Order: sequence, then structure tokens, then C-alpha cells
Amino acid sequence: MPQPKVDYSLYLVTDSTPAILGNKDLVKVVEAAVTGGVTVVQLRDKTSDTSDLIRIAKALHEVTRAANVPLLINDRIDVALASGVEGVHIGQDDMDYKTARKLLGPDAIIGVTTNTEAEALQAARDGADYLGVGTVFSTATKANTKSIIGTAGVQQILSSLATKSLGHVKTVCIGGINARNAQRVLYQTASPSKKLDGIAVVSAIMAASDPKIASTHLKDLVSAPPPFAKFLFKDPLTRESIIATTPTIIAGLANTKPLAHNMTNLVVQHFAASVALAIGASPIMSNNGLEAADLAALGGSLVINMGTTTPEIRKNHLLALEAYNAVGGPVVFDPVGAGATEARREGTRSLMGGGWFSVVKGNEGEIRTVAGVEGVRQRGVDSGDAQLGLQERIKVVRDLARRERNVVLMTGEVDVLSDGTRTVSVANGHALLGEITGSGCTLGTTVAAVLAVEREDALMGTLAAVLLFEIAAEIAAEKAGGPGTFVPFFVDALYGLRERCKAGDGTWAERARVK
Ligand code: 3NM
Ligand code: MG
Repeated sequence: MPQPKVDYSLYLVTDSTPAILGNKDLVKVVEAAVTGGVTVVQLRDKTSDTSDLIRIAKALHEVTRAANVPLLINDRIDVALASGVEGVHIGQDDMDYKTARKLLGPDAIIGVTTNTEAEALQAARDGADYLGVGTVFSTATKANTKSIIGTAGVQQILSSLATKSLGHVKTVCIGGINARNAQRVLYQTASPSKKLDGIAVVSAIMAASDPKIASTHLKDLVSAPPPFAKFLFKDPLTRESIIATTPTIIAGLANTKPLAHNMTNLVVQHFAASVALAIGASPIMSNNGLEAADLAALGGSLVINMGTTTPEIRKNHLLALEAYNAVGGPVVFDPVGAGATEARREGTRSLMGGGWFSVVKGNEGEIRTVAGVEGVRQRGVDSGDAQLGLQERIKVVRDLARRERNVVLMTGEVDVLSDGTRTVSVANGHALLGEITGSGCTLGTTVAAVLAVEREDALMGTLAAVLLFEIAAEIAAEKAGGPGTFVPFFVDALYGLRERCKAGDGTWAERARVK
């Protein structure tokens, strides 16, 4: 009998240790999980004696068979054979795939744990039915996991499989997956050519006080895109469409007055609030993660600026990121000075791993740090020297946007922004922006405020924000005597452009120098 088509969308790995199972009954938990919507079950038990394992496997099999859910045994081919279950899951240190296949026959389901591209390609070539790809996030559930590969690592493995004509092999990811991150992990790991078939979890179900409710919730989550991915609207952009659309977006901002939640650094609080007000948003400067869910519910947007982050503030950033992700509210990441110190590199890693950003905005050094380019040194948190040529900058920005499935904005004399398919460069702005403090930070504020109203096309929204900001700087520079007077003229110019947009006059956008 050929293998029936397996649904890998919600894959449960059991754990009988007291730390996870508590005093619950394993069979009852699996029964509840299957009723809740789990689609595959793997019995993973590293300590029980063989006779006990076979007994447990048979008991679980009664439950899973009734629900038409395959039961697999971790590592133990003998136990799988003795209990007559559907297959096994083998790790890199277990029996090799080919021997397992010989012993179990062509109809058994055999999955393989893979941590690297090479392991994944090998297992897929050998003929594994599915791969368990991980470890995605650090987890307390499994001792001595190999490397943490993050969503970017999973995506790299998926696209490599597709490139090598091995896209048919099914894949689930494992390690630290739970209801808070399941949807965005599925979203962030997807490559254009291959996406995951499901998620594998241990503690999210096994340690839940109500495994049925936990499973139902997870099943609902994996069956739908995350709230922030509702809009996939991507009109081609031309200079004409950009000039026509930008003032409309800014008028929408001024007329809506959306909440602009700023979690920003000590240096620019006041200036950022002034800029947000000038462009027509309603700023709230709050670094308290505990109120982020309430603020996210008000329908605005968030900018997380890493400028003066401490470990305490980072916890707040992560709480807020999660809260906005949960309701689909736009979040802009401004990784200020990302490459400057180890603490900032670590902060960048944990924020990028802790949620999904609609836009990542930074200078060349910051964006390259986010992209994981080694050897990028930053002296301070100011812009520093550009090192790459325009074509290289475009490649870094586009590749990062593709990887994160978001919008990336790299600022500089020429700004480059991309959503992975469409890439635009902007040559507006003025040198005086580099002579004042907080110009980069307030651009982040501006982008986030605009995204609160432009929900359909994040690239166009980001571009409108950049043009508003930089054309205002050009207008201000015409009047300013230097950096000191530039700041008030700049706030005036932002305000003036917004008022012109409200009055239906969008001619200023013709100053756009976009390509
Ligand atoms: N295998 P949780 S991580 C069983 O990386 C297992 O191969 C892993 O537990 C791997 O869902 C892991 O509680 C434990 O984080 C996953
Ligand atoms: Mg193993």
C-alpha cells in the first residue's frame, strides 16, 4: 500500500519528562492533541525500557490510528517494527537512513533531523519523506541542540532544496516554536520557491495546561497567514506613480492622525515627537512594553530604535514587537549603531529573531550588520563612511528584503529601498541632515507614522515617508543659516508639506529624484 498523503502542518513530538509532561498522562495528552488538530505524532522518549516503549507506542497508536494521524517513533526502528506504527524519525546520530528504509520497507514514513544545508540535501537525496529542520530558536526542551539557525537559516535550507530539484521533500521546522511565533515563522522562512509544510512542537503542546486548546489554537494559526501579511498588493512603481501617490498618502496621514508609538532613544525623544506631530501623526513616546498591547490595539504603528538600549529596554522592545505583530500593526526597526558593540550586535540578533519587522531602516553599516555581513566595523552610531558602490548596496538591500520578506531601507547620499522585488533609489535630501542629531531616528519615526496609514504597500509607504522627509530637508536648507536654524525650518517644512497635501497640492513631490 503506497503511503497516504501526510498532512505535516502541526507535528507533535512527545516528551515524558516531568519538567514538560508534569503529572499529566501521556496517552491522554496525545488524545487531546489529536482531537485539537495535531496532524502527525512522534513518540520521543529517550529513557524508557524497550518493553515499556513498545507498550506506550501501541497505546498511542490506538489513539492516533482512530484519528487517521500517523505515529512515528524517534530513533528506535525496532520499536516501530514491534508496534506496527507508520514510521520513524531519525537524527544525524541515529541509524542511517538507508538501513532504516531497508528494515522498514518502502511504505514507512521516515523523517530525518537536519541542521545544515548539507545534511538536508543528503537526506532529501537519500529519499527521506520529510525533514525536521532546526534548531530554529534556542529551547530548553532538548539538551545539547546543535546550532541555532533562526528563520533565515531555515529559509536558506528550503531554497537550497528547491534549487537542487529536491523541492518535493516535505519539511517541518523545530525548536522554540509556539503560538506566539508560529505564524510569522512560517511566513519568514518561506523562500520564493519553497515553504515549510508545517511546524513541529514539543512544549507548546506537551507542557500546556490544556493540550487540546493549545493544539486547536496552533492549528488555527498554521492554517492562516499572520495578521501582518494580509496585504500583498504590489503595483509596479514608476516615477509618475510615485509623484502622484506620495501626496495622497501624506494627506491620508494628516487626515487620520494615527497613533505613532515610538520606542526610541534618550537623545531624540523630543525631536522625534515634534517630527511626528508636524507630519500629522499623534506621537506617544513610551518604552514600556507592558502597555504595548493596549497601544497596538489603537491601530497605529511602532518604531523600535535601538539607540540607547539596555537589556531591560530590550525586553520591552520584544514585548512590544510581539504585541504589534499579533494585531498586524506595522513595526519599523532602526538598529542604531548595530555593528558598533557586541551588546548592539546581540540586541540586533534578538530583535530580528523575536518578531517580524515591516521595515528595517539603517545606514550601510547597520543594514550590513542586520544582514549578517561579517567584518563591518562602525566607529560610533553616526553614519560612518559608505564602503559599497550603489550596485552592491542595492544587492544587500534587495537580498535582505527577500530574506526577511519585508521592506529594507538603506539611507545614505542615495537611499536604497526594496521589498525584494521592487527596488527604488532616492537622491533627495540635504547635507545638513548629517549635521544635526536625530535625523536618522526621526526618519524612522516618519516611516512608521506613514505605514500606520499606508497598509497595502509598505514599499510605497516607506518611499512616501523618505520623500516627505528629504524634500522637507531641501526646503529647510534653502532658509537655514546652519545646523542650528535648520532644525526649526525643517519642522516647519514638514508641517508645510503636510498642509499642502491636505489642501490637495501635491506639486512638491515633483522634486522627487527617484530611480
Ligand atoms: N529536536 P520545543 S529541537 C526534539 O533541533 C527537538 O532537532 C530539535 O522543543 C532539533 O518545541 C527539539 O519545546 C525540541 O522547543 C523542541
Ligand atoms: Mg535522535
